[in-house]
Amino acid sequence: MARRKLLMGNWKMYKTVAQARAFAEELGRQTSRLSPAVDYAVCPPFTALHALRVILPSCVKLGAQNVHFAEEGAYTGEIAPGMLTELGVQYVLVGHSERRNVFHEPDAWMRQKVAAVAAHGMTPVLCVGEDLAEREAGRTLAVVEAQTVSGIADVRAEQASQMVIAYEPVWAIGTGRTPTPADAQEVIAYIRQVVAREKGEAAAAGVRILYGGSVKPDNIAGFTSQPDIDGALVGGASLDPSSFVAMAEAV
Ligand code: G2H
Repeated sequence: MARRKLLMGNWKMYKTVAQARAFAEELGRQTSRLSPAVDYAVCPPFTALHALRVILPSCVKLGAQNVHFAEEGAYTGEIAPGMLTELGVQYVLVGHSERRNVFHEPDAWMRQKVAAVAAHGMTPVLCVGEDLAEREAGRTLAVVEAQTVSGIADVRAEQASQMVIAYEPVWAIGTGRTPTPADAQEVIAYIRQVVAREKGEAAAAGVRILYGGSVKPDNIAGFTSQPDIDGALVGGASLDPSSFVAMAEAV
């Protein structure tokens, strides 16, 4: 079965509840421009999840930007998977480079987060990608391979087939610089090969792999028209409803 395209906005630490509501209301006025053949989601700050659950158009699903893998516990500042399902969250970002590099989350956590999200019936979105030094040293494929192998280690093949992986080169995030679509395709095809080797061909055929990093309305189609690129994870350009809709029409 063909993989459905997915456009996902990652709002990072932007938008108050009032601003999130305004986004949802404007998107609600433009839903006729959203194709039923494409999946859509936004990942707001935790504080806006409840408000968006109530007013976001039903064709746009909710995502969270992070999660802890424990069921509950003395983990100040953390959010458990069950707290997200209670709010209607469907997707959860795991291992975004800002979590890895700014907050120094260890690689070893990613597999536990991916497994916990999947066990709770949500879709993990495992983020992988090389930094500039690694790219210049010719280590891109080795880095994404290691992050992918580690990130999916604790999920079963059928869970892997349902998950999402986002290839986000660190040097492209928020910089306006991007790889060429052909370069992104090459890396993403390689990630799919790694999933096939680790979890089997059915998992590799099912897993959706997105490109992320400085995606905008005028460059998204170049990426999503590639055979292995199943959509985009978008930061800055997803904050404005008109820009989100423009990308929805181009994805
Ligand atoms: C990469 C991306 C969203 P931006 O972090 O995940 O952000 O599109 O702003 O580069």
